[in-house]
Amino acid sequence: ARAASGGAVMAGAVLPVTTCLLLGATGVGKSLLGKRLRNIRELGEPPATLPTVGTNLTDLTLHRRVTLRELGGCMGPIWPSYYGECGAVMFVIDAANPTQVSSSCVQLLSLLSSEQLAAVPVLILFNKIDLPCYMSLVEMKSLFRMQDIVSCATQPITILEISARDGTGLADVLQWLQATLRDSS
Ligand SMILES: Nc1nc2c(ncn2[C@@H]2O[C@H](COP(=O)(O)OP(=O)(O)OP(=O)(O)O)[C@@H](O)[C@H]2O)c(=O)[nH]1
Ligand SMILES: [Mg+2]
Repeated sequence: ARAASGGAVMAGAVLPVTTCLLLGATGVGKSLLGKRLRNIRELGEPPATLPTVGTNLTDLTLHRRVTLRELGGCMGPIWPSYYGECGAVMFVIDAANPTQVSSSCVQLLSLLSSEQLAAVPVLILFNKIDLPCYMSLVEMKSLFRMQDIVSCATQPITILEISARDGTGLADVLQWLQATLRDSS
């Protein structure tokens, strides 16, 4: 389920572009995360974001070119039409929004059970841990029955706590992308 979409000509060689899908419910912080990952060294005040209607592309240059394709939370029903063209998936959950957790869990289970993503590495991100009321990874893991989810999943799963607002954990996200996409084409 991974494919290179296009390529860039650089120094005479064609570098493949790998797509990483950026998914999650409305307002969990996908757009801010995309902006932050482009420039994690100079954070400053968080830039404004608008709800994403449709899809939003962010290019990152790591050891290779990576395109993050955010699909707005309101696009949930058509997420699967993008599953065929990705080398990795980041799934974002708002750790400070308990009322959204169960619907996020359903979305996550549905994407993990998709045949097209059966072998695609997935990074689960608990975002907004800068907020005082956020639920800790320990609480989240038991709410989500994360152990059951991970052990039933066919794909390699990594879990991180982050704040797209203050930058916590973002270097680890880039490191995961780099390591995960190293060998994919
Ligand atoms: N406190 C805090 N706020 C955040 C964080 N990440 C995002 N936000 C805020 O959450 C709101 C929604 O963020 P977006 O990035 O637009 O959310 P989204 O997931 O792209 O939403 P859709 O495009 O509608 O699916 C904005 O006001 C962000 O500034 C975070 O880590 N901490
Ligand atoms: Mg958005």
